Amino acid sequence: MEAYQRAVDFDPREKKYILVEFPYPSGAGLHIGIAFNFIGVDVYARYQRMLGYNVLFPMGWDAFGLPTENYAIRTGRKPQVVTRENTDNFRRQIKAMEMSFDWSREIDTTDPAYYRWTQWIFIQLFKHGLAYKKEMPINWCPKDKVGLANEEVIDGRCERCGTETVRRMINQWVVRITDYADRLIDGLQSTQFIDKVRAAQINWVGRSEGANIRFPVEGSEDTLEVFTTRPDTLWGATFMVIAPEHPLVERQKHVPGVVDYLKNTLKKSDMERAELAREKTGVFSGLYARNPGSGELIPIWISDFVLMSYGTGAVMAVPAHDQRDFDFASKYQLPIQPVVAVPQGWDYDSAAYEGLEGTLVNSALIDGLAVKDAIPAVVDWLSSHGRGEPAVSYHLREWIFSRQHYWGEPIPMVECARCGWQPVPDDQLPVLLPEVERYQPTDTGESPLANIAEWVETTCPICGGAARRETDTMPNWAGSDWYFLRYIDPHNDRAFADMEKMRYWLPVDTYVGGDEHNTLHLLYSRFIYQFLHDLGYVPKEYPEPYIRRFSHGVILGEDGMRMSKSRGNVILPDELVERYGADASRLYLMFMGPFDATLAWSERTLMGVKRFHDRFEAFFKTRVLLAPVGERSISPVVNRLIRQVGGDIAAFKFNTAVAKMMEALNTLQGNELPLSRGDLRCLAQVIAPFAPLLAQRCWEMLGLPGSVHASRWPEVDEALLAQQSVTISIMVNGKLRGTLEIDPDTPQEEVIAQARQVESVSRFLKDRGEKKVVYVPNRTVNFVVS
Ligand code: ANZ
Ligand code: ZN
Repeated sequence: MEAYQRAVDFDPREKKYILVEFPYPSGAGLHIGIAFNFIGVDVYARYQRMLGYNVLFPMGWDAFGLPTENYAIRTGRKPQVVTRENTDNFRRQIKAMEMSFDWSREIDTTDPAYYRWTQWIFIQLFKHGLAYKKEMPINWCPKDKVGLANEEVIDGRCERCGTETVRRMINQWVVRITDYADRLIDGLQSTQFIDKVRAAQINWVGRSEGANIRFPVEGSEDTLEVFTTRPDTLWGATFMVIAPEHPLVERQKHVPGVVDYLKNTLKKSDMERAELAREKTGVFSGLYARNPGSGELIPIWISDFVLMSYGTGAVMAVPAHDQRDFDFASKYQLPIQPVVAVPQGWDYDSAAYEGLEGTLVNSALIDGLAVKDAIPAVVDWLSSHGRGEPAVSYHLREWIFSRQHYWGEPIPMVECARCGWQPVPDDQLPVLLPEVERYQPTDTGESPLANIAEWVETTCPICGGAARRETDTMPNWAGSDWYFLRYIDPHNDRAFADMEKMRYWLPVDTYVGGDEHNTLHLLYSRFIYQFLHDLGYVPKEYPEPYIRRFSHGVILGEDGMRMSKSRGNVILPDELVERYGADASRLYLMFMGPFDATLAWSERTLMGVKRFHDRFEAFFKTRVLLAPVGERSISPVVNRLIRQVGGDIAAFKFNTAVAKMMEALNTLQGNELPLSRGDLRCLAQVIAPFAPLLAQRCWEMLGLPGSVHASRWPEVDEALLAQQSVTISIMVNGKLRGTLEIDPDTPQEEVIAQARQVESVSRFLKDRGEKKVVYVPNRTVNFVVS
């Protein structure tokens, strides 16, 4: 590792913490898509170092998980050994692509010195009432007799044997992330996530405002409470629907059809049940309720489109204005009563009318009100009659934290008959994952750890009596939800990280990863951070862990399809580097297209980029041989390039940066323009983040000492660029109204924006409709107005 790669704690330079999601070290080796992602962030990190920042750019392994476990099951090899081989291979591949990670901070989630703290964090959750045991469903394969992770269930069937899975209730650890629902939304304000990421977080939490309304159940003392976001539609509620798991159902099993219906529905997952397009099914419960608005008696149905896990597990059905209720009413011929004025010509053939912008009708005291005013009016009225109140529901669910698998962190808890569940004392952490003979879950659904009596049987930390260890392990998310904290202080054995070091390095300035992690991983890690923040274990002054978040694109095969072995379109980083070298490979990957786009491999473009790489070096050699003089840069082409490439890297526009280097090389070569030693030095520096080895060779050709990567990014010579600037004539309807000095090749939008601001011009644009703008590059802007 080169010295410049090392991040220096407490260094007086300003810090930049640049984080890229750590990979799962699979047996297949580094995927070219991950390499693409890492290289982009590496270019950015290298640039930030050259700007003079003290950059923390670390790497590690998210190495617990199913693929390794399944491999162990198939081959009888130890997951520990397989993981070691895989991480060694990944590290070698990453180094071969010249990525400038600080390897002194490498972490591995399966290292006991690491997962000791993953366990410690779980214990804090337990101690603060956020982790507890609860009956929760798992996916169960009746043939293999194993619990399956969600990702092992494909279209409702076991991935291994194809048998239809069922849901089975077992006692599992769950974490009350729901306590942080509002914080997870509100906290976004202090971040600068791009809109797509912000929306992913907000939607996942799914905060809904509305009201709870109580309906008296006819012939009993019971009330049926519903959650609704449309209390204004109360008068249109013509029936009610309760979830099959609703407590009222238990007493109605004598009603014809109820028991049969329950049998059919209970194995479906919530996700399937919530699907909008799915055919609705249901059964009448035998009960009626009184609508507190209209006073009418309405039937209570049972249907699995209502989830027990949301709101109150019951809805007031308003078929005129809700599509699911409409589908249900159509099927079972239940009445449809519009209560928001329906537009002319709307007929209730196939669709409900949402009517959020409408006016209430047939609704007694709220008739004539707009929906937005009717909502608070009804809620006030209900509150004053003790029939309801404002309520908020969240789609966010509790986080199921138990896995019945081997290759994960043991959950550090023991159960004592007398003292209940107790955490393993801190000084006994980590609870090491013991070696087992076989890695498959037991046929009771417990993890294979349950078979090791001498491990399971232990003593209670409180009373010293006999106790049993928890045999479930943690989900994959557990090791990755706090890893960015460990990089700050990876060898600390007294705390997960030193507070002063965290104060120096946090928050993460830029976090880059996959789209698929914009929801859960990001949410879990923000939650754990906020939780540690509440406990005072992370710096008070930083309420959120990440400032910016970007996601990278996807690389497809040459045929435009997802890379896969069976299609034979897989590109292996090893072969790429072997054929073209690390630098040309990097340049090509960055040139392929926008960093967040979906990009198809192109061997032709790759060859073109390789030629550029070789031409650059040849050009450099020739010019060095001409013995240029002067340490100052004198070339406007070079100066413009410094500005453009720097700006592009800062904006993650790596493809246009490479394109500009290509253009600049063409210009310099074509015009035989004079270059100083200073110009050549700048050229080496500008290409350095992309092609580190080539840049260093150029640096050495110039006889410069040390590493180009430790040098400072060159300053732009503004005076030189000003000499080169061009004057643009600004016209309004063809009449000259002003002029503007610009850098040649300033982007069109920028020129037009600046031209609009010129005072002598803006007078003529004010209050006049702009019809079009014509731009002749580097010459004129003409505004056509009415
Ligand atoms: C009456 C109504 C009338 C509704 C209307 C909507 C439109 P979000 O936005 O997702 O929060 N709902 C409530 N609890 C439910 C459950 N456990 N399972 C399935 N659906 C449930 O959705 C809130 C709406 O979803 C609620 O408002 C309720 O239907 C339904 F014109 O109540 B509404
Ligand atoms: Zn005890």
